[in-house]
Amino acid sequence: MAVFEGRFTQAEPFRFALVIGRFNDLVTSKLLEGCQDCLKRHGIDTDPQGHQVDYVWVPGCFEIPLVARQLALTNRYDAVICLGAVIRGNTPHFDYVAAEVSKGIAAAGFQTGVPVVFGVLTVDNMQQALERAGIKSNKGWDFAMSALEMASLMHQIRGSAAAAYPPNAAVHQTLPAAVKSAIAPEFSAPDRQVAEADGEKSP
Ligand code: INI
Repeated sequence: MAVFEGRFTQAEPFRFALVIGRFNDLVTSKLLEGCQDCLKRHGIDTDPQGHQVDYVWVPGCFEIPLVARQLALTNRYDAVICLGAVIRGNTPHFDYVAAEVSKGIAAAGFQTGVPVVFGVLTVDNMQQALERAGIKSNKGWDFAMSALEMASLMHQIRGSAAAAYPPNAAVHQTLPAAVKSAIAPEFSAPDRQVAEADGEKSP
C-alpha cells in the first residue's frame, strides 16, 4: 500500500484558474497579490498573458461558485483558487452570502473532481480582513499553497489509479463512464484529449 501527500516542488507543469470577487476589492486585490507571490516562488508563471494562470473577476462572492464550477469543467486546470471577502455588516446579508459561497465552492470541487480552494475570508470587520490580507499575514499565500498541494495530490492519486486500471484493462472496460472519468480522467475526458490534440498542455 502507499502514502499519498501533495508536493510543493515540481509544480511547473500545473495550470490554475483564479476567481476573484470585486466586492471588497481593497481586500481581495491584496489576497491576489499574496497568492501570485506564492505561485511565482514555486515556479509558476503568473503572467495573465502566459500559459499557466487565468484570472476571472466576478462581482462578488455569491457569483464565485458558478464560475469556479464552469472553469473546473473545462478540464484545463489542475486547481481553481477562489478569492473573496465577506465582511459582516448590520444586516443578515453576510450570512446568506457566506453560506452560499462556502457550500457552492465545496460543491464545485466535489462535482467536478478538480480541487477548488476556498480562499474566502469571512470576518466581522474590515480591520480583521486587512490583517489577513497583508497587514499581519496574507492568507492569499496559504490559499495558493493549498492549490499546489491539492493539484499534486490529485495527480498522484489519479496516476496510481491509472496504473492500476490501464485503459485497455478488462476491468476498466467494465466500469461505468462516470467512474472511469473520476479515477482516470486523462483516459476518458474528451475535452482534455481534444485540448492535447490541439497542442495544449498535458500535465
Ligand atoms: N459580496 C462579497 O464578496 N462580500 C460581501 O461582504 C458582500 N456583502 O456583504 O454584501 C457581497 N455581496 C454581494 C454578493 O456577493 C453578490 O455579488 C450580489 O448579491 C449580486 O448577486
